Amino acid sequence: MSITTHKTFCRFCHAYCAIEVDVENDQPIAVRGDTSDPMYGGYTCIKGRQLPEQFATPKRIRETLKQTPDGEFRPIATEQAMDEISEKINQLIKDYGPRSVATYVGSYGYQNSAALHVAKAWHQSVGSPSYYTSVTIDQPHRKIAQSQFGTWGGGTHAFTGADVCMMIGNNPVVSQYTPFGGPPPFSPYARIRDEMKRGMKLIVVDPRRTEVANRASLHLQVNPAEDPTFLSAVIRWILVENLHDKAFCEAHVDDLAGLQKLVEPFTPSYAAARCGIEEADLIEAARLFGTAKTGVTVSGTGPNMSPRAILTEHLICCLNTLCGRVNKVGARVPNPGVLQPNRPRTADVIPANPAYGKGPRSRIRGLGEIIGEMPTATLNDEILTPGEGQIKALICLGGNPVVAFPDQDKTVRAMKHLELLVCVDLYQSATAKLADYVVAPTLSLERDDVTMLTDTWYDQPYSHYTKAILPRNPESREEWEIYWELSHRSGMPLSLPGGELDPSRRPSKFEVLQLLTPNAQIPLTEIAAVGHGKIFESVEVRVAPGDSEISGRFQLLPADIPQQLAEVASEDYWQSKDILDNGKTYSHLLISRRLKHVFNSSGQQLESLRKKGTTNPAYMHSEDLAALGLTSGDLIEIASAAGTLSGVVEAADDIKPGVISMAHAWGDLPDNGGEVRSKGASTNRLVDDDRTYNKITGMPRMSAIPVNVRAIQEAVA
Ligand SMILES: Nc1nc2c(c(=O)[nH]1)N[C@H]1C(S)=C(S)[C@@H](COP(=O)(O)OP(=O)(O)OC[C@H]3O[C@@H](n4cnc5c(=O)[nH]c(N)nc54)[C@H](O)[C@@H]3O)O[C@H]1N2
Ligand SMILES: Nc1nc2c(c(=O)[nH]1)N[C@H]1C(S)=C(S)[C@@H](COP(=O)(O)OP(=O)(O)OC[C@H]3O[C@@H](n4cnc5c(=O)[nH]c(N)nc54)[C@H](O)[C@@H]3O)O[C@H]1N2
Ligand code: SF4
Ligand SMILES: [Mo]
Repeated sequence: MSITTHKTFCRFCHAYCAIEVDVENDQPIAVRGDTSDPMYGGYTCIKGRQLPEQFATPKRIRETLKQTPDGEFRPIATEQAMDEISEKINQLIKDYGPRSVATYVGSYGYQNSAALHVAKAWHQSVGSPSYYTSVTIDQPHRKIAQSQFGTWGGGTHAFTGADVCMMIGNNPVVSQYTPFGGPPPFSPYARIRDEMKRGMKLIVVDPRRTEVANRASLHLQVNPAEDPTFLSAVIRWILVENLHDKAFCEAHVDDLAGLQKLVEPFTPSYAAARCGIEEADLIEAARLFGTAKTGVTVSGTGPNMSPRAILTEHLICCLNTLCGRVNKVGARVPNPGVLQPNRPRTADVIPANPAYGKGPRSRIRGLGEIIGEMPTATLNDEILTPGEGQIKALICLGGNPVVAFPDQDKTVRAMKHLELLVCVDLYQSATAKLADYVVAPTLSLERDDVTMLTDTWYDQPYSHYTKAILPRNPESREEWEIYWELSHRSGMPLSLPGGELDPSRRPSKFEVLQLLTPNAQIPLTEIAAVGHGKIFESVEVRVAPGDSEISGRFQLLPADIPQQLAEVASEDYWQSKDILDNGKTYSHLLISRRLKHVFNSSGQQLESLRKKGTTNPAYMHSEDLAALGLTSGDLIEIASAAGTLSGVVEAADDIKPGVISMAHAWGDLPDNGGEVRSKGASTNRLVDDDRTYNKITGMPRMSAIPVNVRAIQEAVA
């Protein structure tokens, strides 16, 4: 058979790089960046280039599996499996109410452009609030902070074209991810290089000299979890030197004097000592940021996994706002979104409207819905806690709770406790091993998709609709189709923004996506007709004058922010001395990170990527290793107040002494432990979600975890 070449986009991660794929005998045999694409320009990474192996590997699940009572997984016809799953779910809803059936959308649920919305529509149709996603164990604090702060109708400054960008605990060169305001997550290195050539100053605040810090104008190697201290000091200094936008603040900001008073204790000398940085560097960062005309401060998973994440995100809102970093009247909004409806952008404040404290309540720790979802940090306890509303069934769409959820042992107990666990997974993952059914997913190149998730992440109005370029295995199902199958069997239609999904006839993906984007600025038919990615120049939106009648004001001191700031100012802090946690002392803080060659737990299965490493090393400074008598490759036990894990230590002098940098989502079921060199270990063994957790999102301390380290001869869990 001949080789054909197709344009499409990669869905190994959320960067959605435009690629060309050579196909022979219905198998992808080579992947290249599409150099003609106007947004990506041919960029790919090592993961995306391994799609041929991902499609060919014998490890891949190609038919639906059912676990038998003896613990074996046997193939089952998918229609039969869906009949059984549907019957069980209907029975549970009848016996225990709709709340007993839950969904968790993990990272590969997000990679299917229809999954999130159709899953949510099913939950709405049956009346089950038990809808969870990985977002609430990721960076939910940003949206929470923005929601109680207020937002600017005209949007904030973008990375492209800014004079300064300050990145706090994110590393887009590896993660290809930043929230709006950071470099668009595609070809991040080239983006940063081009902007810096133009004159942008880049400030990086990270306990590790990361790949992005290596390119920065200024790197502040802060102690973990001190972001509120650092940001308070920067704000204080900007106010001291009068670098803020006074006219903008007067017109739109409340409580400036109150904030100024609360940040007063954070003098440069105090904050620099506390953060473990030079006073002069802190002042330079404040000046670089404050004196620029345009700029953005953004954050990532580092501070969001650390304590006081909402305070950190709030202070970032304050810093950007005090410096007036918003689009003013007449400015062009770089990308209002191609698939989004056109809505007016005005130069005024959309008043604060907290994205918590309303909607359904969790039964756990007094928490409730946040940003329209139930908090994933409570899901295990919702499964394990008896009583009305207990979760009995979980559909897990492309997620791997056993290695990704806080508190691994509790997660395993919870997954085992379920009456029904359905995983839609490409592999027999740590979680899928505990499932009743593992449904074979229709993989990326076998399905249509559109760049829905990234629609507003681009810095220009870009969109890409791809058709499936490989035939689909009839036994496989797309993530959204699980819910259509349920609706088909119960006869209950699913309601999408553009209308209902008919339960009697299997819709095409295109039809579903059309119902999800009824008022797109460019109709889906037009985007699909292009056949590759395109910048839609006609999508042009400018900021209109605001309406002072309805305009709100930014809230510099909402909710418990004053109390938290006062607490930070008065508390004892870590100074590379012993760290106290729950009455015991610890020597190091373990922080999270990403590795270039895997995407959370995905990629660890592929031989080509395993050449880059088969474990998640515990990276430590060589001085720390020497002090402990360790060398690279040694086995260590890492112990926190919550649990222990075995790790393989590796010297890395880009880490601040006293800090251990280790990726999450490695390892297997704990009773399959002892294989840390070939499988890694889950850092969530060190996390306990009952003791210290965010009062709104429930997220426990998942970075900056106090730990002790000792050499061991043989690995355990
Ligand atoms: N301690 C600590 N914990 C963390 C974090 C941290 O930094 N530190 N980070 C948190 C964050 S940000 C996140 S997003 C979560 C991630 O949490 P999850 O999304 O739950 O974890 P992943 O490992 O990404 O799970 C992806 C699953 O999808 C499967 N898969 C791969 N390809 C496909 C496909 O094409 N289709 C389908 N259906 N499945 C596929 C994989 O085999 C894997 O089992 O973890 C969180 N947990
Ligand atoms: N290659 C690859 N790409 C990925 C992933 C992957 O596993 N591999 N995962 C994807 C996922 S799920 C997500 S959410 C995104 C995340 O994308 P990013 O947020 O960019 O994630 P990281 O690369 O882990 O960067 C977090 C940084 O925070 C620093 N840090 C840790 N604790 C603290 C702290 O207390 N304060 C400060 N200031 N810094 C701290 C760490 O040293 C690290 O450099 O990446 C995505 N992209
Ligand atoms: S960054 Fe890599 S994995 Fe992510 S979409 Fe691009 S090529 Fe695929
Ligand atoms: Mo994430």
